[in-house]
Amino acid sequence: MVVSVQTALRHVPEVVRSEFARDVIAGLSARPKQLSPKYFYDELGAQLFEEITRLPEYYPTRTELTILEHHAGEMAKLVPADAALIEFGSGSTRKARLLLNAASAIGAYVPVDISSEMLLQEAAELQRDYPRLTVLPVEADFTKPFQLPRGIASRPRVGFFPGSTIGNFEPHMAAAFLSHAAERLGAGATLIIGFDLVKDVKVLHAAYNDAAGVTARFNLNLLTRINRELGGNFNLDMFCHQAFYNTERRRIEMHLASRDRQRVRVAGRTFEFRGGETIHTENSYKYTPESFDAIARGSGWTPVASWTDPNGYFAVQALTVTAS
Ligand code: AVJ
Repeated sequence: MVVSVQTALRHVPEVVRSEFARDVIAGLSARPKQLSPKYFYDELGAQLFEEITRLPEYYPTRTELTILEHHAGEMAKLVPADAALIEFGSGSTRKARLLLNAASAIGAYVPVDISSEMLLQEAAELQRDYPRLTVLPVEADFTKPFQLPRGIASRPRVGFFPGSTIGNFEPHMAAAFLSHAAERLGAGATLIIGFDLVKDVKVLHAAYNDAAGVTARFNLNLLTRINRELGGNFNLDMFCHQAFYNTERRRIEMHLASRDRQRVRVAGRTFEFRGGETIHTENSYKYTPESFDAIARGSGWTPVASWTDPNGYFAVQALTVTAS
């Protein structure tokens, strides 16, 4: 029997057609099972992440903020007149404000984020606080190609990618992101990027295994989101949070481990778990100054300045597009 595409699609539930659904089905069908950390950030997930950033064990956010507070003046010197500051995956504008306060040369601010609600709200608040700044939010998944607003066509570009979000990318994806950013921002552009540094394993381990269990809730919330949005029946009591440092690959791995053999239904499909089998939910890569330089140089960027904290826990680097 021949059926038209439209007729065939009518029998596929709406949820299966979303990108989230397709990614989850593919990830749970893969061996080992995996899910993308970009799906952590539904409303509760974003709230839990905010809570993580305030945990005593979670050093990255407060360390990066200290670096920005201490060195924003030096960063401002690298910003050309009337520049557009383009922030990748902005979330909160707290870090951008430190640059905006120090660099009066910034004439436009372009926050790029996948979650439109927080993006538009934060952009509106920032516009109110900086009335002379041109604020042009872009709702997009910055890991994919997207259009920069026409309003900044003639402005010099400064990319801003704080938060060590680049740590979520496999090294080849980090390189691809940096290459695309160099292309998109164009000749003469600058990039200010934050990344987490290799350090004592005990410090790393504690940061992702906090005593209050917030990181565990953040990890498990991905299953709650799948249950709600994709009609899943994950029993959260049957999975546990796992986070450990993989020394060879220089990354924290987060997993959700099945406490027993079980079957779970998601989007009309069944997935089998062995006891102890995990879903790999996140990588958080740690760099040495040298390993980050190597990736940057191989991706069209030349390091121009680098700042760190007294413990050497975190780094913020300025790069410029390598002249070709
Ligand atoms: C937002 C990707 C930088 O890797 O440290 C925090 C996310 N995961 N605790 C990180 C996260 C668990 C965070 N990044």
